Amino acid sequence: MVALRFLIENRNTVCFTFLVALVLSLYLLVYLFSHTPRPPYPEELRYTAIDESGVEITRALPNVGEAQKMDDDEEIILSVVIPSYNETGRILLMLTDAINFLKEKYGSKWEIVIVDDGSTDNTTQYCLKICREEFKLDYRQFRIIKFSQNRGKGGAVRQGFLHIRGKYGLFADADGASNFSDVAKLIEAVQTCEVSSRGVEAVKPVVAIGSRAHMVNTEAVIKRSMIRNCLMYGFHTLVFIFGIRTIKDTQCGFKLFNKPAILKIFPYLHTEGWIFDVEILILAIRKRIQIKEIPISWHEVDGSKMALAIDSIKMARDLVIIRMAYLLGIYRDDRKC
Ligand SMILES: Nc1nc2c(ncn2[C@@H]2O[C@H](COP(=O)(O)OP(=O)(O)OP(=O)(O)O)[C@@H](O)[C@H]2O)c(=O)[nH]1
Ligand SMILES: [Mg+2]
Repeated sequence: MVALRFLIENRNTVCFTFLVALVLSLYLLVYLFSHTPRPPYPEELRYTAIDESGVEITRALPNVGEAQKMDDDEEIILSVVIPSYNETGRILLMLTDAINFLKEKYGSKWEIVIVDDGSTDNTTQYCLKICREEFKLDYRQFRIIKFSQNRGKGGAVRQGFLHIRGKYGLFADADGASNFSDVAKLIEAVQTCEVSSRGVEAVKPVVAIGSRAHMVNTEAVIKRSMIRNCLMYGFHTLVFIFGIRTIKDTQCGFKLFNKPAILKIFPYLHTEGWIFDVEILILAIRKRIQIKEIPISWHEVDGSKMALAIDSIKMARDLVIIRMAYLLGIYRDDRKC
């Protein structure tokens, strides 16, 4: 009775205290679940490749801001980052498709950077072997960064993008679910938007993302399991609620960035798990970077690394955390992480 009277008499103070406690608990909760990429181990700042005489070498990685050119002064137009986790079974087809296209289109002005994310199936050794025997490529075109511990797809893509040399950077899944030649469409889309009225010195940052939104009612999606499609719709709804309203397909593993966009996005990326695509888009939107969504071809490939139930829960949680962390100032888009 006394307590009730106290509450009624001091209701303004009580409400205020309750509100402060709520905000503090929310802040604490988001802070606890928020993410900072772990600093790379020294060996993760080196790449492994094959030299001109076929010998395996390890060298320091260049940094994206510094390295504009190849060692022999030839400019790299396109760098392709392939996050790879236990991909010995799938990567050969993808690489064959990519390398054939790159050779024909860009001669030698391209590079592939595979980021082996702590695989346990010898992905690195397998890739070095096919690089030497099948593709006959040396360190100028083909590099591997090997993580000693798994970080997640976002961590792998981030590390790759911080050390590429190309004018444009693409990340592409190792399963070859997209047609690699569609990269030409993405580059064209970026090139039409990046020209600044202030001349070549001031190229505008632009991102072009592959999109499967046009395929929602096609065989490729319908053939997927019902649970998978339900989770997909649930995820789209959550992405919509939590702020990305203009992009239909946030998750496609085929995204292209020009160098100014790479420098404005990747050093600031916190998320190392599957949901990193959404943080990339949030950063691009916050920094007013133009995003072009381009329909691409795509087909289902067996051997997905996603654990449907557990990864979906983690993605939903991380999506909420990213949004709240930016809202509460725990993540900042002007502070490199
Ligand atoms: N770096 C890293 N990459 C991963 C990890 N798991 C998967 N990948 C890579 O992420 C890419 C996409 O993985 P998939 O298993 O095809 O998953 P997905 O394309 O999102 O989903 P599906 O539509 O089921 O294929 C591949 O290149 C994988 O090797 C991981 O833990 N770390
Ligand atoms: Mg896939």
